[in-house]
Amino acid sequence: MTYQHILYATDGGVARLTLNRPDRLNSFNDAMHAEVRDALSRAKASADIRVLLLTGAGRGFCAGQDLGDRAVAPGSEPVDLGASIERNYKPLVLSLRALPLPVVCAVNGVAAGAGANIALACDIVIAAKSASFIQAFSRIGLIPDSGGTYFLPRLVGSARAMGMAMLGDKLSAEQAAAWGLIWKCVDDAEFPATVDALVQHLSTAATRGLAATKQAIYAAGDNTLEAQLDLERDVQRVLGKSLDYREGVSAFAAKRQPRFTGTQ
Ligand code: T3D
Repeated sequence: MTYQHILYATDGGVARLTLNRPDRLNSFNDAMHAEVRDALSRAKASADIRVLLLTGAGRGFCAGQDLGDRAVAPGSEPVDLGASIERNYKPLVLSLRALPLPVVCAVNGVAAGAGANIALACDIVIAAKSASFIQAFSRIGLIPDSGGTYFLPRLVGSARAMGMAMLGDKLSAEQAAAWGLIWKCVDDAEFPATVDALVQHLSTAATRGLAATKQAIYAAGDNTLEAQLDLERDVQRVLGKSLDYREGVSAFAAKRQPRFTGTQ
């Protein structure tokens, strides 16, 4: 598939997926969804890729659904938004969560509507200081989708989730980091280098261990403590037989940096 609305590039173990409709603040249309799906499948299928970076071109990260594709003139047939979510947004969020690699979202500018919640579906969210998060849905009579009603209360508690969802105010990247909505906010001037260093680090880490870490942490949201302890036991049993575990312990004993392969 050739891409018109995204950029997809691989370099070493890093796959970089850039939403690329800057004049529409990288809002999603059906074609962009299809391209993102294709790129995520490619990243998943490539044994060489050990981290995925999701970011946006231009001054925004993503403004959610392209509202230009939504006919609302009196008398026009309403679009089935449920069908759109089933076809596009739900698979996207589930793919990001299930990808057996760390997924970093570099929020380079405003993240609004589904754009904000797609960012929150990623494993590590780092934002430039000038970026912001807007649960824009209430401004157009919708609820937070793309996992918003799931992620927000879990990340910031229901009081802040409710305020963000009902008011649709702009939350600065700094405030988002202070609230624990995202991992980190970085000065704009340092943002590209910080993101690069982060993905380079992750591209040489013990990938299978990181994939298991994300699945375990996500499972914790629904598990009892006992079920989670069982899950940790079972996962650790598998990872304890991996070459990366051997390498990590050997490197520790030899007081050198580990050389993880990420494969087994
Ligand atoms: O529909 C379904 O399938 C269901 C799923 C829905 C998921 C959703 O995401 S619903 C929520 C959709 N998104 C929004 O409601 C956000 C709309 N955008 C904004 O509120 C503002 O653009 C921002 C707060 C994000 C940024 O404001 P600002 O002042 O920095 O930029 P701007 O001037 O509003 O936008 C710049 C351009 O991008 C502008 O075009 P123009 O005038 O220069 O030709 C604007 O129209 C365009 N743009 C921004 N967001 C969208 C968009 N065009 C289409 N769709 C957008 N979502």
